[in-house]
Amino acid sequence: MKRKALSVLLSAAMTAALLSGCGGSSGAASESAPAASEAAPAASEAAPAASEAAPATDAASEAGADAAAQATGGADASGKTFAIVVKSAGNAYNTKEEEGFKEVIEAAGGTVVVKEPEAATVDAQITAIQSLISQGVDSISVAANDENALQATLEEAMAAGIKVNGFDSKTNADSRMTFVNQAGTQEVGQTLLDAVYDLTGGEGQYAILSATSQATNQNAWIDAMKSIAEGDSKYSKLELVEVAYGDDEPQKSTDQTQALLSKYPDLKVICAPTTVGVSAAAKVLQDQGSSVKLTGLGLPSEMAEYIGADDAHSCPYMFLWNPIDLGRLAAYSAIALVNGDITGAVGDTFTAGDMGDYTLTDAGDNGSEIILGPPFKFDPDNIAEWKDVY
Ligand code: RAM
Repeated sequence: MKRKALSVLLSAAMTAALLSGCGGSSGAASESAPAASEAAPAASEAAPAASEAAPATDAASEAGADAAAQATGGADASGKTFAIVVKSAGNAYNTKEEEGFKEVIEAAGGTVVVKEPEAATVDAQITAIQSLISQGVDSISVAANDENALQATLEEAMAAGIKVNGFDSKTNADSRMTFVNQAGTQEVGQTLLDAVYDLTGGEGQYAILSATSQATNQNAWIDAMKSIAEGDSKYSKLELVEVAYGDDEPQKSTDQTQALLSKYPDLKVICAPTTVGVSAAAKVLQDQGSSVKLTGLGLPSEMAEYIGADDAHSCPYMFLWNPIDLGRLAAYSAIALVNGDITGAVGDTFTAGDMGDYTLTDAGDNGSEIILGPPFKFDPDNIAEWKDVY
């Protein structure tokens, strides 16, 4: 299918989703873990649809700017400064989040400050947030490198009147007002575990190659995989041999993949719930012609050459959501906090421009969250359509 035709179809899907109120309700629905494994690939048809407009905003034409302003549905950020603190520099996923965030804030008349710590450490984020407090920004949106260690700094920010909005990787509830979650945590865990089940043939050894050991999002997904596996005898013949940490650094992720291969000769599958880890592992496995198969969370742009059903490819399929949309939704949520449209309480609602209406739901940690939507499956049939999008 040609990109243009796909785009038309996706726009139609998006319109249908919006008309059916999918934007607001998908979050709550995607928390239902048991249904998630069945529904993940099909139910996510609409997920990337909302992002089709995003790459077009790269063309900085006046018409584009007008369209973007229109797409924000009147969200007003004028005169306000919105900071985004990602996990680390040098990760294309983070750049895509920033791209979506900037698109919305700038179209709504606001100013964006981007902070990219050199490595995915909490210390670097504390330094970045302290400088944002001194600068007197109106809002900080942060993808946390540690669940608890940012608390003192973020509480200081909130005490200074700065609206703190988590996204991608959450802090504890005391450190934030709300959290924009890319997908339901249980749903991601279920989806990944089912992929491991499928690729191992239902039994045998698998390993997880994660990001940093403190990353809240990866840890939550891994915990979900473990608890789902423990609670269902269907998975009793799967053996998780190790969770390795590549720290979202390509070289360390490469080294950790090689170590897993030499430590576990009977390994069948590696699952990497990080875009940096999965692309490093994909290259190692494919270059070595390994029989170990890979799945996880990856960017289509980085994974296209590794996705295929035959032995020449290391990754039969993988999952992700749209990181540009995650940035966009984080921007809308930040604007809603700054304008007082939401306070962060469960049940608050806001309109995220052309993404539709969203409701803050219970994140299960005494705080609220806003769920973007279900994860989307990328396989040999659709990877070519998505590799140029994100
Ligand atoms: C990496 C980061 C990010 C995560 C994705 C899936 O890029 O760790 O936080 O959401 O992978």
